[in-house]
This record gives sequence, structure tokens and C-alpha cells, in this order.
Amino acid sequence: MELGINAQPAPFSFETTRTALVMIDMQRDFLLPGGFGEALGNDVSQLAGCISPARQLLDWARSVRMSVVHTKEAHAPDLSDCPPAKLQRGAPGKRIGDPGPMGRILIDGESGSDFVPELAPLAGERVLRKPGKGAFYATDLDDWLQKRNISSLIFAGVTTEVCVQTSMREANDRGYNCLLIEEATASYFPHFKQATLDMVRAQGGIVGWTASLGELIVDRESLNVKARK
Ligand code: C5J
Repeated sequence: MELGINAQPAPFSFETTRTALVMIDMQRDFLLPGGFGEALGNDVSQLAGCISPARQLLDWARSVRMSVVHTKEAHAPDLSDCPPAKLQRGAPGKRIGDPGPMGRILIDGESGSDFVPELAPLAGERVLRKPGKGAFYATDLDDWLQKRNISSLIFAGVTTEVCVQTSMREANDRGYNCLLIEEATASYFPHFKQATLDMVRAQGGIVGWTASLGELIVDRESLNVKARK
């Protein structure tokens, strides 16, 4: 099904069968107290508002049978995939691999690294562990998307200016058309979110497009009107 929606800086058209939703790092470690985000001194309550819109977006993607990728930033328990420079971030005792209220901070398999329940993956959806900020760095994401003939990506998740923007830039350089859903992403710093939206869509969409969730989440009747075939 081909859809065209209002977006900035211009309308965004995509074929649902050739598009994937990429939900970035909706993990307890970033969204809840006691995780990596808070360990770095952030006010994690700033992210709560994007959970419900992200869930609506996920429900919509599922309803149109779109491919879904859930990324999680998490490291191997032996930290072999964590560069020393990254390991030094944060206060001693609250660094990656240190024990916290949700298990070892940012370590795969610990409860902090898991997704918030609202955004839990369903069977058949891709869960992609990534050691970096970008979803393409040291992962098989590009191959996975190419095998499925995917050419457009819809992005949501946290944080807007770090893992979401990095992943969008990586995807844009690889030739994917990238759309960021405004309400379904958040930052610990609201002005960084706004700056990222502005950056993405500046210069004629130099990194991609942004759109409001309402442009996608429409009832069946208007969805049929929007569908060109
Ligand atoms: C950060 C992320 N902020 N998912 N990760 O370290 O944006």
C-alpha cells in the first residue's frame, strides 16, 4: 500500500511493504529511574511523554503489517564490545557494567536493558542489540533491511539527538528515506529535541522528514482515502 502524508519539509510518500518502523532504545535504562540515563545525571521523567505516542505508532505499524525493528543499546556482560572511552562516562560506581537497581547498567540481559512494557516487541519483530549510538554501527541492520527490500524507515524512540539522530544520519547516508515521528521521540533536553527536528528537515530535508503522529494514525476510512492504491 502506498501512502503519502503531510510532513516537513515536504510530503513524504512510502510503500508500506518497503518500509520499516525503527523504534530506538525504548529501554528501562533510558526511561526509568536507576538506569543509564539517570546515572549520567539526566531527568528521566522528560522521556515519559513519548511512550504513549510511540505505542500508538507501533500499533499502527502492526495494523498495516509493517516490518518493525526494536533497537536496544546494551553491551555484552564481559564488556568486550564497549570501547574504553565509553566505559569512562558517568560517575564512578554508576558506569556501564556497574550494579544498579535494575541490574548491571546497560548490560544485555539485565532488566534495565529490557524494553518498557508498553513497547515490548511481539514475536516476529526484530530485536537489534547495538553497542553504539547508531543502529547501523557493528550490527547487521543494513543487510537485514536490504534482504527485505526496504527503502524507507520511520523512526521513533529515545533520545532524539543521540541514538535517534545518529541512526537517522547513518540510514540517510545508506540511501534510506527517513521519517521521524515528532511526538514519538523525546530528549532529556526538550530544546535538543526541537533542534534535532529542525536539523533533520533543514536544507530541503538534509537528513530526512519529520511528521506529526496524527498524519499516520488515521481511521480506516481516511487511510483508504490516503492510500493511492
Ligand atoms: C544515549 C540513546 N542517550 N539511546 N542513548 O546514550 O540515545
